[in-house]
Amino acid sequence: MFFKRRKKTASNDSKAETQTSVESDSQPANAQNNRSGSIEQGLSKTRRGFFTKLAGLVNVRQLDDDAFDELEDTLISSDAGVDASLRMIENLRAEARTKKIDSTEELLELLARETMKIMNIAEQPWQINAKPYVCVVVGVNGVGKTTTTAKIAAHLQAGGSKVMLAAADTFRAAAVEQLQQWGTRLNIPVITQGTGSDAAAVAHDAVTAAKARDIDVLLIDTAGRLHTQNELMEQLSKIMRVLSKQNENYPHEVLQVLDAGTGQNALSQVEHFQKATAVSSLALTKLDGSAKGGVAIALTQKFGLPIRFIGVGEQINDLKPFTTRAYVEALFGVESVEASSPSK
Ligand SMILES: Nc1nc2c(ncn2[C@@H]2O[C@H](COP(=O)(O)OP(=O)(O)OP(=O)(O)O)[C@@H](O)[C@H]2O)c(=O)[nH]1
Ligand SMILES: [Mg+2]
Repeated sequence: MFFKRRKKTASNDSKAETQTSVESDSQPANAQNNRSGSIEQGLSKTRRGFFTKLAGLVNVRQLDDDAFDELEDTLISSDAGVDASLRMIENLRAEARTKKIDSTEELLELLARETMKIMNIAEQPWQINAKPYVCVVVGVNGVGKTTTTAKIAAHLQAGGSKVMLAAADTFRAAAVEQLQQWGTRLNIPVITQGTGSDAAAVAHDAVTAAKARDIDVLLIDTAGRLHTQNELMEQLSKIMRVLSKQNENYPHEVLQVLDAGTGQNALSQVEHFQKATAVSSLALTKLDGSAKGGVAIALTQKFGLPIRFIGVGEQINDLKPFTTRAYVEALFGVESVEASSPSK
């Protein structure tokens, strides 16, 4: 596969660009037409930042050593991370030795291809191959856990799954209510206990209820916590212990939600949570309000975890299954072309 720059200019991010299909085939029908919350749109701030910096770089002069250094800085400052940026630039330098790169278009196409190489691993099919399939949603405060849990529930429900929610954020009454409201709106059962009750007990009871009610997927929302809050991190480990006592395969998924706006901070958040629990996948939220969408590259280079979803708005349909191709296309404003000759 290789990439072609879209005909529209970078500064014109709206209509024509969003017409390129970026939706995953697995997208629920009711989310298909939500253009305002597309991956394209969600990454528009990141893309604009990127372009502004790149445009001045290549058009004016040849890609010499200084320009490559600048390009490296640009990638790093776009939150792609040091390791991924160095890797990409190294490959581009090698390419430039044999081939003249003399337009922004060409550079973007090549960068898109390099990004694709790194990001391929982030797209993995979410195999919901157990019943009930138990997924615990974790993350620091305010990243979008509860909203994302509800959005995922709606997505799975639209795909025909029987879903149940568990409110294991037992610290705040408002947190339980927030999930209950989503449950009512989506007509999905929500397992709760009183505020202050044991989060692990909620998770335990939810599994029992899910089994009794023939539920396909149980999504357990948890409280936001920082790695410095030892007691809360221990509580998370306890939830996992209690679940795995019920069945050694529980939880099947520990999905960490990250706010894209935190940029490189997201990397240390994953590191900290991995110490308390086996994070198995990621969801990246609030891309719509952030110019730091490049952080997905840094995350993938460092952890190689699947990115299940990206959040591109506050509405229930503003959650998109992650596909590497759509991400790369949206980030660079390119479109992919299946090549008959193999690309590197
Ligand atoms: N723009 C935008 N807002 C989002 C997105 N995802 C979540 N939000 C908003 O972020 C705010 C916090 O979301 P919550 O789901 O309550 O976050 P949380 O991680 O559960 O928060 P705590 O439980 O307090 O730790 C809400 O106002 C959401 O509507 C997104 O993808 N885009
Ligand atoms: Mg919450």
